[in-house]
Amino acid sequence: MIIEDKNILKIADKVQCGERLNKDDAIYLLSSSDLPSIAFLANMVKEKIHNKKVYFVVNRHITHTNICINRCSFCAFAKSKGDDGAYMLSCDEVIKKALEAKEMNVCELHIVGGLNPELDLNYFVEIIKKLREIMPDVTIKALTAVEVDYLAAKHGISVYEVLKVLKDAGLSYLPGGGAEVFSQRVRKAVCPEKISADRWLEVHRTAHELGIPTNATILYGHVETIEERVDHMLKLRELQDETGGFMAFIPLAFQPKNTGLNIGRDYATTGCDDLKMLAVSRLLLDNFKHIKAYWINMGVKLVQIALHFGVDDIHGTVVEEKISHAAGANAKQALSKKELIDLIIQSGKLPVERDAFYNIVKVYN
Ligand code: V47
Repeated sequence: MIIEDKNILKIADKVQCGERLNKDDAIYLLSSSDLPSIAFLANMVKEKIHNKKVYFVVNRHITHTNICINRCSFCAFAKSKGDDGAYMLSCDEVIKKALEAKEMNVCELHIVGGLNPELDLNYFVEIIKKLREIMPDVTIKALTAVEVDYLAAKHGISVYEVLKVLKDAGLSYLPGGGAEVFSQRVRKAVCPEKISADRWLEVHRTAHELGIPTNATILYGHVETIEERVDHMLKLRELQDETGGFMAFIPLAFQPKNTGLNIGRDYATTGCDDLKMLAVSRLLLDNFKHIKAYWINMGVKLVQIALHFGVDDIHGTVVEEKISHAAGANAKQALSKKELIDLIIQSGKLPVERDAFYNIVKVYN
């Protein structure tokens, strides 16, 4: 591989020596259009850790309510109580959806929703306990940091106590949603009611202390600058240095339709932007083992290319997705296990079915 750009060459030297990239390096890469060089570096780092392996999980998303008091302008999914289409699933309805997934041998349930004043900690404890009983081998990955904070405030208890109760009931993993962009400027513009960046990080720190692994996300491609994206990733890197509790980083490409956020275009991020976000996160987040491409937001075809840009995980079967589809994502609702395997093979990589904690279930070679 011949890298002509002198600045990227310097970064390549650092990558090769295992030296940490800094803020300026990441800003330079995200601003560059030298995609082949960026792909080469990110793929090299990915292959050192994972060889040709690309992970996927047989999972199901359940979105228990779209009623949310935060009403962030980037979100087309949230409704207020009484709005057309506003819904809240009962515990039994959540269990019913989970049972459908049992038939497809689901390994992980991903359960998140809005901040609905009618739901309290008991609702989640009841669901989690029931799920533990009827599907003891399935990992329950549920509630974003935003929901955990909301429950703590509602009950007047600490985040630690909320997480302890949920963990004792059978919660094993927190998803990475609700992080958006940590910059105060961006939060003020797009999600002024949402918990602060520090609070989001505190919830994840507390989960890690309790031995609950978590994921992290960034919602990019709206009003944030490249510098703000990099600052966001650096905050995550710092917390990961401290706790080691993050499993995967997932850059989420903003879908603009039906949202209250006018970004001057009605299409989502560009393919180049998506690929650079993934590659640069692989290079900058040297303490994150897994970089996940979310096919719901990026589309299957671009995910295949992303497997050459440092990605080692393509999430899972999903089954039913509401948040991104409300905002115009045009991916399917579900991919079968065979479709996930085929898309990985066609990219020249090795499909590995995993459990929620990245233990290998089966290698498809
Ligand atoms: O928290 C909201 C984002 C997130 C839009 O942890 C939007 O494994 C795009 O967090 N366009 C939910 N995104 C999704 C999420 C996730 C997905 C897959 C895997 C994991 C994981 C986590 O979606 C929300 C918010 O940040 N979101 N609105 C939108 N218009």
